Amino acid sequence: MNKLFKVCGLLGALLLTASVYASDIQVLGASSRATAPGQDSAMVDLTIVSAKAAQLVGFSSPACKTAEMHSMSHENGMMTMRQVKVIDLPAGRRVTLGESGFHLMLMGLKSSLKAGERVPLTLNVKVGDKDFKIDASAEITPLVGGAHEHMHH
Ligand SMILES: [Cu+2]
Repeated sequence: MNKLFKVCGLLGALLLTASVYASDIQVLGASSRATAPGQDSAMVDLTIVSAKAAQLVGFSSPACKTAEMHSMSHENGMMTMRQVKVIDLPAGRRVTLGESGFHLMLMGLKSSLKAGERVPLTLNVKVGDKDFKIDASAEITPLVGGAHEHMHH
């Protein structure tokens, strides 16, 4: 009996100390399109892979006044967006934020985004009760014709 308790205690301790590192969370292919004149918000596409189940709980960027996470859905033929507080990152699965489903928005851009530049981003990721700040940067790609226009609010 005593021995069994000891084994359980040891397992518990192992689970508790199973460490999580920032390197367990990868950000791939972050990009945003150059802004058109007068455009003051931009959408960022990126892929996140977290080795452990995690949650994206926000992000920030020095390039904008407000950084928001949005969900996008089609209702009655209308595209609607809602701000979300949490985006789930299932363990080991690629989560692509982009033109469908969830996306990141830079709102109130301080200056226009020019092709070839990079925009620094810091993603706030929660793994269990630990918070991580993951630095990434989005590559600004040229604003080309024919691209799907992201109408916003
Ligand atoms: Cu949006």
